[in-house]
Amino acid sequence: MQGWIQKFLRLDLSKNKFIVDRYDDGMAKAFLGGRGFAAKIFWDEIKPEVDPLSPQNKLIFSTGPLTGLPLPSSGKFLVASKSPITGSYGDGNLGSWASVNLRKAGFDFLIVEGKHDKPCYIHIKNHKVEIIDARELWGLGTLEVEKILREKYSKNAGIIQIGPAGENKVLFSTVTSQNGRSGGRTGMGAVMGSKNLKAMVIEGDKDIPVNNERALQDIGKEAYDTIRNKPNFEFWMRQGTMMTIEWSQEHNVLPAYNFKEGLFDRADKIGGDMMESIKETQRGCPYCNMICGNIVKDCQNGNAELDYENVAMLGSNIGIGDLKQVSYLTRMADDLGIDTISSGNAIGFIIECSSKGIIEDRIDWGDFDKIKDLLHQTAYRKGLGDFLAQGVRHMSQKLGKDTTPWAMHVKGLEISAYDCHSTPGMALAYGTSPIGAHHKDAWIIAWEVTAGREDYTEEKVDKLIEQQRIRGGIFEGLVTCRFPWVEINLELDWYPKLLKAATGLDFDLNDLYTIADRIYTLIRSSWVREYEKWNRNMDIPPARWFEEPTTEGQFKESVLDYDNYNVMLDWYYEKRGWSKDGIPTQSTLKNLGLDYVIKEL
Ligand code: PTT
Ligand code: SF4
Repeated sequence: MQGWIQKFLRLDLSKNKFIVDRYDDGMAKAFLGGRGFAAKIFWDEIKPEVDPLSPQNKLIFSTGPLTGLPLPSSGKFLVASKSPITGSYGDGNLGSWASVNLRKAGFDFLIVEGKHDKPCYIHIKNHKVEIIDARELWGLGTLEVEKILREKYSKNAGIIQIGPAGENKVLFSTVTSQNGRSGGRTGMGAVMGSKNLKAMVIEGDKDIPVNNERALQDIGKEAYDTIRNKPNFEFWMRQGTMMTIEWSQEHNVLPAYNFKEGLFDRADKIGGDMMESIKETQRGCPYCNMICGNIVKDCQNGNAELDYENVAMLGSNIGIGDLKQVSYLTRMADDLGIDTISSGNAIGFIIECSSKGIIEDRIDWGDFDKIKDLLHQTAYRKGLGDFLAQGVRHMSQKLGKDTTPWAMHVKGLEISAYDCHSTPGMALAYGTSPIGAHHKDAWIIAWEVTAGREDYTEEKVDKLIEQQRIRGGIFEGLVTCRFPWVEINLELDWYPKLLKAATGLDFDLNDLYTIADRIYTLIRSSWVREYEKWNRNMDIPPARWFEEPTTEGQFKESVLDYDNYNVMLDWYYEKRGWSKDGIPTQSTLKNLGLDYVIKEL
């Protein structure tokens, strides 16, 4: 079989040992790659008794059959593990030359186990693997680490690293690369830090085996040309995801003041147009011809990379209406190696606690200087930052029940940048996301605002499952960026064709949907196995959206309806073949070839 290398690297940091191992055709066909492989390894190897920050946890870097090939936006990989913030399966998707080079070194995935006795980094060059002392890098920010390692290794080396937040095990610390790519908001940086692993440098010069080299080159070129000629390409190249600020404001879903409102009075000061007026340049992931990392100068003249989520969560959600200040916080987060979404969400929670007199510290909405200090303290786990570093679920549990309704998380992961007071479909997307509240698996809101927005319909549930199959299944399994499809409208049909050119397999979209369902059901099974007291409440977003109406705008006084949300959740479970409590049934597990799960559930 071509397309998959079928080799992986297993590295034990406790024993200073590595082995090159193989996996079989069955695994490739059943799970595709990326998230599929990670979910399978998670189920097989990371059992409920494993503490996420212990040496027993494993960190998985997983590519897919399209990663690293000359095809649109194929320079990404998954970083997955047991998440310290949710306590179950977590992953993130990171653009980096490390993904391409892992394949060129001859591996489809890498499993890092154990814990090194002192800070180290890993250098992989083809099948040569070294564990190198990193005491001199420990404590440095991600930008500095990348610079030092870049000078030491070839210009084509793929480098990923963690910052002080990962070293100090901030539960929402990330893995970063290329001065602004950031993945694994489920705390993958903390897992890396718990292993004393500061960075990885990956180099490779082997060919990635494909089924039909010529066909792949041709179809890849055709796909790149199609992207370039799409009508929305030009605007995308100007604004990237930043245009979503204006869109969210227009539709009243831009989170403001800890998701109290969906409107922000200074949205125009932090939006895509404002960004364009100060934009310096742009950068992006390997093999991408629609790069979207917009670089601007922040209020202290540093280079910051802006995306919608960063700006909404470190801007409107905490009351900051100055894009240069938001940019500064974003650059700080990148350098500290901390997730912007969870940071903005958790800071919003703290400010609300302060304004209600629940904590002693005084910090106001939009107080840039105090927020900046708090972010810094969080990465170093000092003072109030040490509390914040544990995320909103933990903070709210510590502070008491009154805070639960506005602790904006699902399953422990902080909600990303869409207010859902008046969008039940998107609320359900957050509720049922396989890694906790993240929009990555289903951005149903873009369609929902045009389709009976406040209605609770079966059609919305169908649409949600379709999006989860495509985004969370196909794109996370093939491991390519989903933006060509989402933002430029590159037709979905391209992907089975690209897969065929790479692997020779004639999978149609339905085959890929079945794989996606298998991955979803396996991840859901991991949650159920992990949480002894699992029940459907785990799939319900916080009470604020059900109980506290918005006070402004076109959707003033909106709240979600609890009973109707539950009706949609019932439909969702039924369509997925899960029980009334969201637990996969035996027949669903059998139909998806997951019989081995039954005995452990
Ligand atoms: C993603 C999450 C997002 S989602 C954003 S902005 W987005 C935030 N970016 C951060 C950042 O930057 N710095 C930082 N310190 N923390 C950050 N946290 C936030 O992380 C990213 C792009 C984006 S930008 C998105 S939507 C798409 N995500 C994809 C995905 O998940 N899968 C896929 N197959 N393709 C995707 N393409 C797009 O990639 P997490 P990246 Mg990210 C500065 O990983 O954990 O899912 O968090 O990886 O290479 O930076 O690309 O409006
Ligand atoms: Fe990376 Fe953006 Fe290109 Fe996607 S569109 S591959 S996130 S640069």
